[in-house]
Amino acid sequence: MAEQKIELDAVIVGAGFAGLYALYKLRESGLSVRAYERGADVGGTWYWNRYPGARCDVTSVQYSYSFSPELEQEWTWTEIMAAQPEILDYARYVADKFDLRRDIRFGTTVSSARYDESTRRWLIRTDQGEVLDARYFVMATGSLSTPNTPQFEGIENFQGPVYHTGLWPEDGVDFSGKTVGIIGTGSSGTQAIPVIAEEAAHLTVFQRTPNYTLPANNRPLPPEEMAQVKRDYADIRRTQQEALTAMYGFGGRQDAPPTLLIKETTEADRMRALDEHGFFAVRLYKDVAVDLEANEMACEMYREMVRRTVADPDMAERLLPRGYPLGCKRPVIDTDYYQTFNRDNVTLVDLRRGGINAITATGIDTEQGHFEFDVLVAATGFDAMTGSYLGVDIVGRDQRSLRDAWAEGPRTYLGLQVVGFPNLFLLNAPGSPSVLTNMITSMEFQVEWMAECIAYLDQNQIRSIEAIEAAQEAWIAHVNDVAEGTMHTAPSCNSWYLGANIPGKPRIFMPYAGGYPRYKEKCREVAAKGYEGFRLSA
Ligand code: NA7
Repeated sequence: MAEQKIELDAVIVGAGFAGLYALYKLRESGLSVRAYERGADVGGTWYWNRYPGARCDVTSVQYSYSFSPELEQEWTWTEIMAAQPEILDYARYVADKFDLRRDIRFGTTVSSARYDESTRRWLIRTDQGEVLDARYFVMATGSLSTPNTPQFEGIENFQGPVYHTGLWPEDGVDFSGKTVGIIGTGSSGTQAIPVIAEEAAHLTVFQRTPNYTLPANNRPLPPEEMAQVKRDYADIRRTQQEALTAMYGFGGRQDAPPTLLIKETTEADRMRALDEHGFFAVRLYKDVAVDLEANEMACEMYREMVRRTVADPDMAERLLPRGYPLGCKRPVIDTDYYQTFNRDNVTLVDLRRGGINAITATGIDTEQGHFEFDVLVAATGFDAMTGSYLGVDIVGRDQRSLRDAWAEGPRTYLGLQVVGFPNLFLLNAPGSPSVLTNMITSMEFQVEWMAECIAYLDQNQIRSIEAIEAAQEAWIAHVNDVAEGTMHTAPSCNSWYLGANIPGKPRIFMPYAGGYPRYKEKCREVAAKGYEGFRLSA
């Protein structure tokens, strides 16, 4: 029996913020489109990451869609940086307002996609047995959506529940009266630790690499301030469009750009700066971002501030980040992180003093002894930036798989397309500004660029678009050039930007560090030149 195929103009994978906007935009262009989402609802990252304390690290007024002034006027944020439930509500509101759900299939995983050179269309299969035949295939699967749980020896022996922060149960977890162990002190761990410590009987934190984290300065957003925001939205969006990171400020602060040189300060100057600005003193100096010696001076200020915050000197010592620069990893912002280590129901295991041997039935065995607890939380991060793309078995021209094409690391042209994969569009992928910027704003630009590109192809009876090898090579070289000399690629830096958190993953700096305005300019120039660097076939 012939397979029942559903013919569509475009198939989108993912109904997070990128998938929702891609669906809206392509539908608006008159295309028949469907989005597939493995979760039971919209929201993507904000659907899965329900761990206690989960919160955006960009102000909500900026971390929100800008395409609809009506939406901006209707939606009211209640905090400077919204917590996960409010962001998820916002995604749901957007889906309902624009009637997006009717074109989304929930609880469905796209398992494979094959490019058919004879028809120049994609044949896409889902785990529910659907077969889709589409001209365009859009991967809106997110940068941090493939959770990573390291293969700890003995993990299967643990008798209690194990939760990954990125796969948190919908009904939440009740920690009251429980003893809890948590592995990981990245953004997720740093947000979850203070909240779990408040609720649990006892919390043991297993820390491999202490992070640099700055206070979030979150607070409620009073109605009068939100009303002013609504009047100012046009200006706010204009400022974002001009900003290197598609946003201004850092967390809840709006400091002026740094002007001082730390290397010209005295010890007394630096101590006074700490008195006045606390942890944010490290952001006063412009040489910290470009000079490793200057950076280490700022790191030492940071450590001094930890010592001032944590009462027990040995506890403070164990919390101090060392051996890699500030600005190497994605900035972490926190609410009362260091203060949490002054509580008497919190134990810190600094794995630098002796690592994990195995997980046992009742806890974790380390070289420093055995630690017992009832519940284990893995705040161990993600197979970032490539995991979600490679999770789908994508096969392009000449039977070549994306897994094969990216075996030595991800390769894209403008972060939007890959040589050998015609009519496949990637959103927020390696080679795009994505995680170095406000994801929603830079994704909106990509979606609009893609929609314009597809309209151009249709108007000109072009049936396929594919990146050209030389253009892709030149883009990769440029992506590498702009990352060089930044703290992100310092030899002592290991981060998920570099794939360093996943054993065996090629060490490549994946996002585009040249800034959002420069990226837009390049993409617009490519389009204006008739999609320069792409092969268009009628
Ligand atoms: P991250 O930032 O990758 O943090 C993961 C944490 O888990 C980090 O502290 C890791 O230590 C730790 N980890 C990972 N594997 C192990 C093993 N095997 N043993 C001990 N500790 C381990 O993920 P997050 O979820 O916190 O944040 C991801 C992004 O989400 C974040 O940047 C924001 O953009 C939002 P390591 O540093 O590797 O030594």
